[in-house]
Amino acid sequence: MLLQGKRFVVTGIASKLSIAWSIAEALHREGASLILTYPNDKMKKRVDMAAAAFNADLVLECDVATDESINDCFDKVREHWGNEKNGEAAGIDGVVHAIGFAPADQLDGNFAEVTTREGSQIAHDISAYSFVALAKASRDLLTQRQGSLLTLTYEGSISVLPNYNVMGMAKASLEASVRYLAASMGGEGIRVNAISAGPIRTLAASGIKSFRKMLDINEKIAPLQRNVSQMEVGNAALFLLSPWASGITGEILFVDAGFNTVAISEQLMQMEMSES
Ligand code: NAD
Ligand code: 0WE
Repeated sequence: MLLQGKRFVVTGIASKLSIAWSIAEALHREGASLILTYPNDKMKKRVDMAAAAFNADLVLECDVATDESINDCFDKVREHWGNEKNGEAAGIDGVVHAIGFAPADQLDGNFAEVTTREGSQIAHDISAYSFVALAKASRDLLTQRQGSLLTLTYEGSISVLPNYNVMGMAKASLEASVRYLAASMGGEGIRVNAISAGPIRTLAASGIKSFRKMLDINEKIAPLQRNVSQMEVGNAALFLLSPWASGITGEILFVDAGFNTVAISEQLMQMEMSES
């Protein structure tokens, strides 16, 4: 077991389909101890289910919209894991940030028409700044074990994808924060990385009208000619959070069946030629 005796805080579990569910599953499979977080009472039950499945030590409230909630949460993590106990070193080995949100009206329609100042502020606050906030709140605990931070991003930060809109801006900001945090915290031995996942049907995706079409087109462009699963992201996360990735920081690792490497696929070319 790769992560026996290691300790992780995992945010972003909303259902069994969540990418964070599969990351927690992979960490648990490799022997890690977990603390799971939820944003509000409505989501607590769902995270309790994950806690039972993965034998989590604690389930804590952490709404990344406020510093108070984040700090209360990490104060409790510190109470649990902040001191040496039975010969186990103090601190944590990693924090997983699997959180993204923009108001639904921002993700439906022409970018310059639907994007608002308020929608943009919410998207950036919840989807990008929150990663920096988690890094600040967990820094001392991560330092104690030379732990790492991991977040989830999407290709919409680099190239235009219909309706991703202001989330593309927020993910570009999030990816820049990965590099600045890596530089800022590298002196303490803390690593900071992101996984850029291909589209996956989760709760966050279920609100998107043309999501089915997105999945279909992805298959026609990606070199592997298929979409990726939550488990494939979970396994890549496990690697980045493990000692095997000790030389990797400030990195964006694509887990997208190769989609980002292709502009026009042979398959799209064939389809276009059979039409004319
Ligand atoms: P999901 O709906 O399962 O997870 C999103 C999570 O964000 C939920 O658990 C929700 O509770 C949490 N969240 C929202 N507001 C919050 C707040 N204020 N405080 C704390 N938590 C809050 O969907 P997912 O697809 O698993 O998303 C996880 C991450 O993966 C997101 O950052 C998303 O952008 C990213 N991602 C998703 C895909 C995809 O296609 N599903 C692709 C690439 C990247
Ligand atoms: O990052 C995401 C999900 C982003 C997201 C989704 C929602 C839906 C419900 C953020 N906020 C909300 N707010 C809601 O009210 N993904 C990478 C998945 C995703 O979302 C898309 C995609 C893909 C892929 C939106 C438009 C186009 C493609």
